[in-house]
Amino acid sequence: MDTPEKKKVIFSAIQPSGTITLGNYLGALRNWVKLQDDYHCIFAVADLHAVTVRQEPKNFRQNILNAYALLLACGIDTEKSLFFIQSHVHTHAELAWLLDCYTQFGELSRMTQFKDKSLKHADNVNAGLFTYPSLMAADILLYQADMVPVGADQKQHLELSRNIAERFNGIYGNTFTVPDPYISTVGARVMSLQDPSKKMSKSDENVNAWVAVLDKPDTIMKKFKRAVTDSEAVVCVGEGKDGINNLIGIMSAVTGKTSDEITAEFEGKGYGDFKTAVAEAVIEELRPIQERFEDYISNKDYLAEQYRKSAEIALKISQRTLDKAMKKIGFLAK
Ligand code: ATP
Ligand code: LTN
Repeated sequence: MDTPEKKKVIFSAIQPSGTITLGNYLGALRNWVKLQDDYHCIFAVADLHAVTVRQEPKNFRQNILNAYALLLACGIDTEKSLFFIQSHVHTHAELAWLLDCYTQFGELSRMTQFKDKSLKHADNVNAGLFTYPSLMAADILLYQADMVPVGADQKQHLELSRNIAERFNGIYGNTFTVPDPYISTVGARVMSLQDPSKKMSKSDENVNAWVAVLDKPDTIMKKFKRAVTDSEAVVCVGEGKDGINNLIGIMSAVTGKTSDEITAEFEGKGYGDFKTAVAEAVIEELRPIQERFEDYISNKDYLAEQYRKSAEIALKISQRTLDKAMKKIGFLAK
């Protein structure tokens, strides 16, 4: 008898370090939702990672819960996937410590995110910011994940996770699955509305640079109307037209139209009309998510039930891997 093919395991996480943006949605979350039918998906709100940058306690608590509710509203389904809050599963911090001892100072020093964030938060270059990648490796390796969907910015960290896993396996024999990056074919890279040479980032201090998934329709309209463009006033993809290229990319991601179709549709029209149309399309895409978010966030008991249920299962799975790794290292069993 044929055994049914075992579904591959996918792990990914998002930091609750601010308001989730249109970039996070189009570049990551929307794709996670689609993966749930074909893979055994495990998703987390990476709150332990977020404290590498100082968080204001009240905002932080709210951001964690908002991130959880928003991901459910985007379509993460706890009937199909595990979806928990990282700090609720204690094995993450425990394996991270062990992996710290198998990660070299030199390797961590080469991480571009560490270099960027050290410059940005020069008054708080803490040890957690430095060892951030070994916590990320722990997240992934605990579930023996086969694949990790990440954007370009996280590729270097994933490469390091692979190196840590291979090093550990090399010393102690096969312990961890070595994870591959999952490259999505449809993931859009959304750029800042104020400086389209930079990616749209939720930690950008200029609020006009990003659109939050939960921004009100008139705020979304205002932000798109203010978007930086060029002086050519022709809606088409081109060199030196980063702002318009970005808006066309967003329009295409949201409506499913190709850039040629969009160019044809806006022939002879100015940037003002185009910006309004992009904003309207984004508002329509986000409207049902915002409505579902309002339902979830007003039902704290339901949210708690969901994240507790997933955390309990995640603990069982991850404890097995942690025990295995500790036994191999030589820790005395309890
Ligand atoms: P921060 O500003 O706090 O570094 P961020 O907005 O860059 O955060 P992350 O939490 O680092 O977002 O990323 C979550 C996921 O969203 C990752 O998979 C990342 O690749 C993806 N992502 C982030 N920004 C964009 C973007 N502008 N376009 C497409 N995908 C993005
Ligand atoms: N560092 C990631 C978030 C993250 C993650 C992970 C992604 C934490 N742990 C494990 C993939 C796998 C970020 O900032 N996007």
